[in-house]
Amino acid sequence: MSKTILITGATSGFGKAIAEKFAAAGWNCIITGRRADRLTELSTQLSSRHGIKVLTLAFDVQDRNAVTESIGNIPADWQQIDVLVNNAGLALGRDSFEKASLDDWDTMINTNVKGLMYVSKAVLPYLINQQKGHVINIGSTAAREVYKEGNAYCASKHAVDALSKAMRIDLLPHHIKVTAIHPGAAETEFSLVRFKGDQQKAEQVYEGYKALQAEDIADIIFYAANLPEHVCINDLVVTCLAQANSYYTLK
Ligand code: NDP
Ligand code: 8X3
Repeated sequence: MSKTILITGATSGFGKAIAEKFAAAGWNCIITGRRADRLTELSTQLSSRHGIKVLTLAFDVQDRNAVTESIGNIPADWQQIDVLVNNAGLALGRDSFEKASLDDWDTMINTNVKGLMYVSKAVLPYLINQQKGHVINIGSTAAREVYKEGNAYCASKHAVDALSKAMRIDLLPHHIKVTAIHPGAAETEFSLVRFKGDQQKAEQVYEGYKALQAEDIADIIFYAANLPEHVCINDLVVTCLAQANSYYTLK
């Protein structure tokens, strides 16, 4: 029987690449994000290329009621979920603590932390009912190191690290694996979002070296999700060859 993966933030970057990777291996995909047009386009592409089933759910992970309703009401034949990837997230701005916008802070915390918690709470009843499943949270090198002008983004990713550890402990009795993947700089729409549409600033982030690509992270997640039943990768920090940590990148 085909397996099913639910991916948040599948309209772009890592999430889209993860959907493509798993679909190519015959997994059915529940893809989510706010941009319904992109979800529809990806759904058509995945099902026609790979002959798998796709369910699209458009919601904002910050909206607790929308998350609970949308995931709580998925059709019965979609309720056996093998893997949840909590990927939806963003950075907004790179400003020193005293200058940063409270609105940006709210959006980052509400999306990266509370959104991940809402989605997990909504999906967990299905995994607990099966007494198996795998939650994969996307953290960041910013979950382990705090860099200049990274304040709230780093804090939100440190929270993802802590929540991953907490979930691994609390979900142990239900035989649910919890993995945190912490990527370094990766060339997606991340910087375009962070710099609020400033293409030049976004491109500068990836100039002079070969950054991680979304497919690199999708490959690693596919590996982590396909290990034997008794094996769980707890967490992984992954950077491109040119990056040693949050502070040192060879350009
Ligand atoms: P992208 O901007 O390419 O993709 C982000 C995805 O998150 C989009 O699909 C977007 O969908 C979704 N998303 C953002 N906000 C919301 C929301 N409120 N509700 C629902 N979905 C939302 O960036 P990446 O693929 O790079 O980012 C994915 C994850 O990886 C994030 O958590 C990011 O913090 C993390 N990360 C990124 C790194 C990088 O350098 N690129 C490195 C380390 C971690 P939509 O806009 O349609 O809602
Ligand atoms: C994204 C990588 O270095 O911008 O999480 O924090 S970084």
